[in-house]
Amino acid sequence: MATAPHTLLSLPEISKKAGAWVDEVRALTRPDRVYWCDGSRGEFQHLRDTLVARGELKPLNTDTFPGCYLYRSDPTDVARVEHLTFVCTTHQADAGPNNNWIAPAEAKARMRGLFDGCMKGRTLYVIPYCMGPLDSPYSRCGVEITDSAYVVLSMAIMTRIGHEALERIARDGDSFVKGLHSTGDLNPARRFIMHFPEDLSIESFGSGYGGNALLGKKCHALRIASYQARTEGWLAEHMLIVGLQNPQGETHYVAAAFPSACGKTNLAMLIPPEAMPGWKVFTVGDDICWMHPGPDGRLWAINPEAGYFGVAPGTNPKTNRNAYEMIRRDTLFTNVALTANNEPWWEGRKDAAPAIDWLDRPYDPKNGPAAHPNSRFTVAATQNPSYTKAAEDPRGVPISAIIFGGRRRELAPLVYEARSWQHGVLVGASVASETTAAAVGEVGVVRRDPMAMKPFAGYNYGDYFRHWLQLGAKLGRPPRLFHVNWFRQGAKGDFLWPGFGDNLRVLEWMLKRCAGQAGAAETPIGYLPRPEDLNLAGLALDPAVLRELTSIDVAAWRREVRDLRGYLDEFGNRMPPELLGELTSVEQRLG
Ligand code: OXD
Ligand code: MN
Repeated sequence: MATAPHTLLSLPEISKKAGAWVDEVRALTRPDRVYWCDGSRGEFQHLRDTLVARGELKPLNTDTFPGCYLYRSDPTDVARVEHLTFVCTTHQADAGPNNNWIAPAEAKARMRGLFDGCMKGRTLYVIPYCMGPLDSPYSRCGVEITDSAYVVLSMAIMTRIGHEALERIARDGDSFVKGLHSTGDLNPARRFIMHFPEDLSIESFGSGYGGNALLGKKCHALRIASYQARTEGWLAEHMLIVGLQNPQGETHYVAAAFPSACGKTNLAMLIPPEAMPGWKVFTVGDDICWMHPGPDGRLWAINPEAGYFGVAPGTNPKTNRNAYEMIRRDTLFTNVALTANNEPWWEGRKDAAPAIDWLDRPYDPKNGPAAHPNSRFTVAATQNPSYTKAAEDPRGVPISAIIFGGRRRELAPLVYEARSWQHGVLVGASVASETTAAAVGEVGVVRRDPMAMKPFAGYNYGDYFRHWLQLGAKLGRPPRLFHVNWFRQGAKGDFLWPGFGDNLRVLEWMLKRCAGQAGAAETPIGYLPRPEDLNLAGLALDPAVLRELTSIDVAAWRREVRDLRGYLDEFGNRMPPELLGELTSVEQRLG
């Protein structure tokens, strides 16, 4: 057998461009040593054991949670920091009112000051990574430099790292995203997450938290990729991808955009209710979706990630049995609590009790939740019982429907379908949701979050909507677009819809709509199922509740569209007139 040309080369030699950049960063940050990650199992184990020896990782109960570890972050560093996250384009208008902005030269100067000498006494890790299957034309690569071994371990789970990724980087002509990260001194006053989409680079300082520090994820696969996708004619979205096999054996894939901590992971791993025998659900992805127009006029999607960084609280056999099972081994937990027998514990895990809270104190309910509300699990996708090999298909999977949704106590009905792609873009643009603990700030406040991309669109939302419109217009067989709200509440604050596995009933209606096999009522905001259009077998839902879930309050919707117009007007002349025209049509239909 011939020797592969690269097996004889050292890692820095495989990509001279990566080697040169590492030299430059080494000169600036002055680490004690440089370590190139090869992505091997041995490397992972060695790093993990080193962190255990340093007391930074705690092994959990080896009988009940084998291969599981607890990491406690700095208590001031537990979530994404949107107010410290910037998109640094040459012109402020290109970042748009939806992003914080600083001129690139000023941002780079500020970051240079922070990175100067920041790795003294530390190891500089170089992580070549590939977002997406190694052999997919849709995948894109990056190199993250970090001084955090926890980041290396997490990136090894969440992406495809090491030797093979670097070989692909060299094959692709070295067009990789450069991500520089240091935990710095974790001082929130010296914390910034800067994006430079025009030169495909990211600089993140002062945080070790996943969304701020695992640069392949939000920074690359959403902010930088969305910018790149617009230039290249594809979409990088904050969406899960799930395959649904009906009792006739046909599988359709849908993608769904919900804001952070609004149930993407649960929907991606849904377990069909007993009343729906013969249905099977396959997870392709739970957070990020890259979609390309295919030669057949459909949209084809890949999941750029290889693992899940999921919210632990609320996970139990009823809400997400697949997730509950998959995190019982080989999982990295962050900021969860512990039981007396050293198992991880979080609110909503009903089968045990907390003994030690996430801050390592004996548990006392007076101190608040035992696990941090944004405590997480990091786990390989292949551990998910509903994992499908389709997630590795270099061609991706064809998307039949795209779903938008948010967490809204009132107003938005259980589900509605857009009248057309153009109307659907307005439906996506109208997403609003109550804020969650995934980002620092007040929780439970309704905010506008178009396509669930408010924290992640790497450019002006006006241009983003235009891109959606133009891309859809070119598709011969575009997916149908829907909006859902699993979170409607009654007067007493009780959820009106059971959610979780029963959401499959709503998905079934959508797939039937795609096949022209389900009815609906036409309303001013789109098509809503009539109660008889939904499969409600085995579900004892009060008819009045069902009516509330499948109807609209016209007066409240009039107020909503007025508010939406005010929001969209913020984007001025970047806003595509066609979309404002769609809004006018909704207004006219509402009368
Ligand atoms: C996430 C988020 O971690 O959206 O996925 O915050
Ligand atoms: Mn997310």
